[in-house]
Amino acid sequence: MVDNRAETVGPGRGFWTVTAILSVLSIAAIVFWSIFPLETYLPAAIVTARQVDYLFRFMAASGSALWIFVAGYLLYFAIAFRAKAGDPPDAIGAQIHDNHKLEFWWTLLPALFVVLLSIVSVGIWYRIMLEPQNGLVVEAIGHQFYFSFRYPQINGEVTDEMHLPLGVPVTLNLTAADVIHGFWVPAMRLKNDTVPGLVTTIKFTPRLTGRFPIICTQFCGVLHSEMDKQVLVIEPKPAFDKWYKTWQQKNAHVSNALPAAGGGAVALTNGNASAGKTLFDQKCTACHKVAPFNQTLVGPGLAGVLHDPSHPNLVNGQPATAQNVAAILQNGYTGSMGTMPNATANGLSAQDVANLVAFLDTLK
Ligand code: HEC
Ligand SMILES: [Cu+2]
Repeated sequence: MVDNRAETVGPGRGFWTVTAILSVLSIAAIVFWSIFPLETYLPAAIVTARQVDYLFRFMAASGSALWIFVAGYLLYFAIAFRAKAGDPPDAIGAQIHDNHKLEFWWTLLPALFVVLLSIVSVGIWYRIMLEPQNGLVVEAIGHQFYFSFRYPQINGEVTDEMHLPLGVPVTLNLTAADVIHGFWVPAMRLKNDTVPGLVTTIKFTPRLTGRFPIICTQFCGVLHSEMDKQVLVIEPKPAFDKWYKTWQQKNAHVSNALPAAGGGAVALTNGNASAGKTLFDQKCTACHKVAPFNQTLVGPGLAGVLHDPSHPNLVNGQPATAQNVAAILQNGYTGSMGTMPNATANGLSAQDVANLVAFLDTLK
C-alpha cells in the first residue's frame, strides 16, 4: 500500500517573499484610500459629510488590505501546494488538525478589528447626532412620486425644490404620505427612510452652495425611478430669504387646515366639460380608463362614476356626488388600489377640478 500523504507541512519556500509583497500592496492600498480625492467626485455639502467620508476611507482601506492578504495567500497556496507531476491520482494534501496558536490569533484579531470598527462608527454617529438642535425646522414628506417640503412660515407645501440657507443648522423631519420612501442626498452622506405615520429626524449644517440631487431609495411603486428629479438647493442666506418670500406669497391663499373628510368646498357650477375632457386626456389617462369601474388600469374605470347604480359609493365610501368626486380630486385618496394623487400633485386648479367633474358627469 502506498502512503499518499505529504510528509511535511510548513509555510513553503516562497511564503516570506509572498508575505513581503502582500504587505507592500496592502500599504499601497491604505495610502491610496487615505489620499483619494473623494470630494472631487462627490462634494461634501454638509459639515458632517467629511466624518462619513473618514469612516468610508477607514473601511475601504482596511477592507482592501485584508482582501489583498486573503486573496494573495489563497493564490499562493493554490500554486505552492498544487499536485506535483509524479503524485498518484488519489493524492490528498496534508491533513492538519488543532493548531491552537493559529486558531487563537485568527479569532482574536478579527474580533479586535470589529470592535475597533464599531468604536469608530459610533464616534462618528455621535458627532452627527450632536449637530445643533435649534436650527431651521423643515419637513420632507415622501409621496408617490415626489417629495414635498414644509417650512415654518410658508403655508401648505413646496413641491418643486428643497431650499436651505448656507451655514444655518437644519432639523429635517421626515415622513411619508402613502408608502415607505427613502430620503437620500448623496452629497450629504445622510439617508433615512420616510415611513407613513412615523416622523424621523436628521440634523445637519450646510457648508457648500450648489444643487444636489435628492433620491428615493425605496422601490415605492411604478414611477419610483421618477423620484430622482428633485434637488436640494443650498444658497447664501439672502438668496434663500428671497426664495422663501416668493413661496410665502405664492402659497398665501393656501390653507394649512386639513381638508374635512368628504368635502372640499369647490364651486362646481361653472365647470366646462370639454375643457375637462382635454385635461382628462392629459392628466388622468395614465391611471384611468373611460370604462366601467371594474376595468382598472392603476385606478378604477371612471365611466359612470357619477351615474352607475351598481357603484353608488366612491372608493372612499362617500356617496357618488359631484361634490364628493371633487373632494377626491382636490385631496387625493389612498385606498386598496393605490394612491389617487391630490390636486397639487396633479397640478389642478379649482377651475380644473370643476371642469373635470363636469366632464365626468357627461360619462354615462
Ligand atoms: C397615479 C395614478 C393616478 C392618476 C394620475 C389619477 N388617478 Fe384617480 N385614482 C387613482 C387610484 C389608484 C384611485 C383609487 C384609489 C383607491 O381607492 O385605492 C383613483 C380614484 C379616483 C376616483 C374615485 C373613483 C371611484 O369610483 O370612487 C376618481 C373620481 C378619480 N380617481 C379621478 C381622477 C382624475 C379626474 C384624474 C386626473 C386629474 C386622476 N384620477 C388621476 C390613481 C390615479
Ligand atoms: Cu419613493
